[in-house]
Amino acid sequence: MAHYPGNGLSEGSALLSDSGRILFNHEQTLTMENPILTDEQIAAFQQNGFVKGGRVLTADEVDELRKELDRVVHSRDDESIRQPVRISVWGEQSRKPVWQIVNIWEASEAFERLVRNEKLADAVSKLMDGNELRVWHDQIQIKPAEYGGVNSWHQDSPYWGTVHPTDRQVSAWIALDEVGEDNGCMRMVCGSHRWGSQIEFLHTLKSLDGMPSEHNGHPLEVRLCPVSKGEVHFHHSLTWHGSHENRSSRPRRALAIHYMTENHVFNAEGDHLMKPFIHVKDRETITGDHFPLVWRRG
Ligand SMILES: O=C(O)CCC(=O)C(=O)O
Repeated sequence: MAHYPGNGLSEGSALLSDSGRILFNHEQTLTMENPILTDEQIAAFQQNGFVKGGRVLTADEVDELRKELDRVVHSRDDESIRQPVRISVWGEQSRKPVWQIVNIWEASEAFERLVRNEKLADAVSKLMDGNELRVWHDQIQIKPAEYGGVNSWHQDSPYWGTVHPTDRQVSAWIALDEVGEDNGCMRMVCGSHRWGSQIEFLHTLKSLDGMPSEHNGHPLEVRLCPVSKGEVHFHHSLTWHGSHENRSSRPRRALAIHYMTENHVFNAEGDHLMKPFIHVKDRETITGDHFPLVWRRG
């Protein structure tokens, strides 16, 4: 059984200038009323296929979700309580594991509140065409401190075979730790959401640092995407992305929520972990209890 990393974090809440003045205070920042997405950020998303948004969670909410995450992991064999759809560990043989939990919202009321968060869903609705938003599924990825592994270059849509069309889903990725270059932040390729499925090419890349400077006439620009604790980062389902190892002494925990609209229908020929939970007919809009409706145009 894989070792599960505890919280183990000690985060200073403030930085002091030489004169002792507080330059930055987590608690103050976390309680400020920042919009999740401005018009400039929406334009940047359309241009690049990803953008960092604003704050979604307060420090207390992050703490609650971290405790819930610990609880769900430690009670994963308890059949008497609600469980996520899957808890698995990738790369354990290489001693560079990444823990993955799918649909933690089904096992935890605190996470269910987050996936149903109206402000967040309202922001996502600005990045998608549609009158309704549903959660396709959610996904926790934990990279343990010191030895958390890599998530290789990929696009999301090619792995979501049961959903059609394949070129217009959006994910909100919410950091439960300060996520930076040292502990395995994501990296994304600017504009790659406009180049269709390139998953076979991405599978040929042997390392995260192996991105060439050009592909099919497109110059390739890779950007690192650090995200602060409680903030959200958005990406399109065709954007090329991956994340490197956690070499720091801090864990790296995050939740991705993958959304769809009423225009997303079931493709019965395709395959996905969530397929057994889809009870509509081929080519019908994906609906049902496992795909909660989180936003409707007012
Ligand atoms: O958390 C990560 O490192 C990657 C997550 C991811 O691939 C996704 O949200 O689509």
